[in-house]
Amino acid sequence: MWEETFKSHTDNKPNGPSSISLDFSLPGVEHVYGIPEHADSLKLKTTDGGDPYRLFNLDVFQYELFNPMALYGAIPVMLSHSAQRTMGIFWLNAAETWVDINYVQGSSETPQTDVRWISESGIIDVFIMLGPTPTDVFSQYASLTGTQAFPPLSALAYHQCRWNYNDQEDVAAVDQGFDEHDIPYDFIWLDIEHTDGKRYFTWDPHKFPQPKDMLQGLMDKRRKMVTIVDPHIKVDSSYKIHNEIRSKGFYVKNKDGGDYEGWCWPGNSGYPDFTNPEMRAWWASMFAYDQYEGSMENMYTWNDMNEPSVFNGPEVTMHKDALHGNWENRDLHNLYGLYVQMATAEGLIERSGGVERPFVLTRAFFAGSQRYGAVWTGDNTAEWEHLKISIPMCLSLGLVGVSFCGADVGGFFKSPSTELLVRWYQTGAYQPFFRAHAHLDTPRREPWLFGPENTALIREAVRQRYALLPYWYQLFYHAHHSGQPVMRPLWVEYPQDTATFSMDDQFLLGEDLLVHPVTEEGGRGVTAYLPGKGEVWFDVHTFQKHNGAQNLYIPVTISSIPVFQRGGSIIPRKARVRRSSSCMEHDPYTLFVALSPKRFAQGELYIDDGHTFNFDKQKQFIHRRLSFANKFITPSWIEKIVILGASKPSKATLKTPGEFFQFIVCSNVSGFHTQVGI
Ligand code: NBV
Repeated sequence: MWEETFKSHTDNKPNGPSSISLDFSLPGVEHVYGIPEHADSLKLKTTDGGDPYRLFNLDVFQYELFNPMALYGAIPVMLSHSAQRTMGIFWLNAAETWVDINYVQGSSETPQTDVRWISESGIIDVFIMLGPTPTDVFSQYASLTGTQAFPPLSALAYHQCRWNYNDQEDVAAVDQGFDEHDIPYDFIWLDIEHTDGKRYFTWDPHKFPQPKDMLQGLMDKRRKMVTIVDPHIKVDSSYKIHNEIRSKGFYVKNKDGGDYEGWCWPGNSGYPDFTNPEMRAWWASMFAYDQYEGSMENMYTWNDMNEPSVFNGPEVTMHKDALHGNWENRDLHNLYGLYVQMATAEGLIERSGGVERPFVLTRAFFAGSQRYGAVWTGDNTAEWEHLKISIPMCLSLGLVGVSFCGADVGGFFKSPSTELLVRWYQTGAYQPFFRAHAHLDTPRREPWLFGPENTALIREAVRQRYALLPYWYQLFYHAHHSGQPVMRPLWVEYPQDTATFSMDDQFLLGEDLLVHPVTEEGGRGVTAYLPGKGEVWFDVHTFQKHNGAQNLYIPVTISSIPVFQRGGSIIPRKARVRRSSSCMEHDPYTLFVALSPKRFAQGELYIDDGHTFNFDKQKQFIHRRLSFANKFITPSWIEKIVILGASKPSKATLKTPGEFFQFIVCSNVSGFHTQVGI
C-alpha cells in the first residue's frame, strides 16, 4: 500500500514507509532566512496555507519566482535573527526535506516563529548554533561544515560563457573581440557541444581538433578556459570512461543489482556512484594531464546536471530506490552533487601535484559544498524579475556558507533587452561569481553586439569589477579563513537596525561597500538605505558624502551603479585595468581612504601569489592592517623625495618595518585635507 509508481517504474520502498520530523519554536523571532535553494525573498515567508519550502535537488525547467518549490541545491540550514540574537538550525539530513514556517503571536504579546522540519528518511541529527551575533553563527556553522574554498584570484574576475562557443575559430574570435573592444575577461567557457558526442573528457574532433593550441593561445594572453564535465556517462562500449566505470563496478545500481541507467544528453547513460570514495579517487585521477587529453593548466571545470538530472526519471531525477552501495538514493539524494564537485576539485588539485587551487562550478549542492568551489543559480530567464531575485538568492547562500555564488548574467532562457543586459552586467559586477551565459537557441550577445554606447556601459561595469579585485580577493580570504560571507544582508552588520531585516534589493560586500543596483526597467532613481546612525557613506563615483541612517534617493542614468564606501574604511583597488586579472598581477595598489566623522579609517591589504596553496602551506602572503589616524594635523606635507646617486628616473616606495603599513594621502577630494597621515 505504500508503493509509488512512476511511468513503468514502481518504488516499492523496501525499507517500508518512513519520515521523521521535529518542531521548533523560536520566541522573540519574526525573521528567518536561509534553507536555499529557492527563488524567493531573503526573509522566508510563512508557509501557512501553502506548500512548505522543499529541499530536494532537481533539474527544474524554467523555474518560477517567489515560490517554495525545490531547485538544484539544498542546504538545510536556517538562520533566525532579532535585535537580541542571531541563531541557526542545521538539520543534517540529505533526504527529501520540507520546511514549514509560521510567524505567530506567542504568549504575552511576544512574537514567535514556529518551524517544522520533515524528512523522508534518516535520523534526527540537529545542530543549534546559538550565536548570539551573526558573526558567531557563521563561525559556529563553519566549524561544522568548513569554510569557502579560497578561489584563484582570476576566478573572481569576469567569465564569458554561452551554450555554446562552436569551435576553435569561434573561441579565437570572441577572445579577439574582447581585445578589440578593450573589455577585460579571464575565462571563456565551453558547454556540452565541445565534446565528442557528449562524452565528457573528450573533444569534438572536427570543431576542436587542437585543444592545446587553443589553450596555449589563451595562455599567451594570460587567460583561461572552463570545460563542462557532467556526471552522466554515455553507455558506449567504445568510450574509455564508461568501460572503466563499468568494469570497476562504480556505477549506481538499480534495486535488482544491475547498473542504473537513465536518459540524458548523451542518450542512455550511467551515473557514477560519487558517494564511493574509491570512485571519487578514480574520477579525480581522470583530470591528470595525461588522462584528460588536450587539457592544460589553464583549463578548469564546470559540473552541471549533478542533482542528478535523469530525463526519464521521476521529476527528472534519479529513482529513489536506486542504490549507492547499501544506501538508497532516497537517503542521500541531496548529497550527490556535492560529491561530484568534491571529486572534481580533488582532480584539479592532484593534477598539479597539490600546488594549484582548483576552480569548479557546480549546479547542485548541499551543506559543505562551499569547500569545493562556486555555485550558480541555474537556468534563470532574461527578465527583470530574475535579475532582482539574483540578490536574495545569493544572499541566502552566503548566509549558509556559500559565498561564491552568482546568476547567469543576461539570463539563460530568452533574450534580454539591451537595457536589461546592461543592468545585469552592472549588478553582476558586484556579485561574487560574475559570468555571462546564454541558452543555445538565443541570439549571440557578446558585449560589443549592442552598439558602441552599450559596449561602453558594459566595459565600464566590467572595469569596475577589475579595479576592485584586490578587495574581492581580501573578502574571499576572510570567507575562507573564518566563514564570514562575502555578500551580506545589511542586518549582518547592523543587527539592531530592524529597518534592515527584510531588505533584499541592496547588500553589503564585506562591511565597507554598500551596493544598490538598478534592477527596475526604465529606472530613473533608487532609494538606498544607508545604515548606521552617526556614520557616513561616500558615493564611490562622485565621492559625495552622505549621512547614515537615512533613505537616500539617488537619481540614476543608464550608466549609474549606486555603490557607497563606509566612512572609516580603507579599500584597496588597482587603477590600471588590463586584458585579464593576471596581467594586472604586479600592478600597484591604490588605497581609497574614506574617513569617519572622527577622521579615522582602517582597512587591510592581503596579497599572495593568487593561485597556489602556498599562502596556506608555506604562509607566503602579505597581510597588513592599514590605518589612518588623524590625531595630529600638520599643514606641511612631503612635497618631494630627492634620491641622490640614481642614474635614471626612479620610483620611490615608502617602506617601514613592523605591523603597520604607512602611507601618504594627498587629495583635494571634498572632506579630505591635503595632509600626511601616518
Ligand atoms: O549544458 C547545457 C545547459 C547549460 O548551458 C546550463 O547552464 C545548465 O544549467 N544545461 C543546463 C543543460 C540544458 C538546459 C536546458
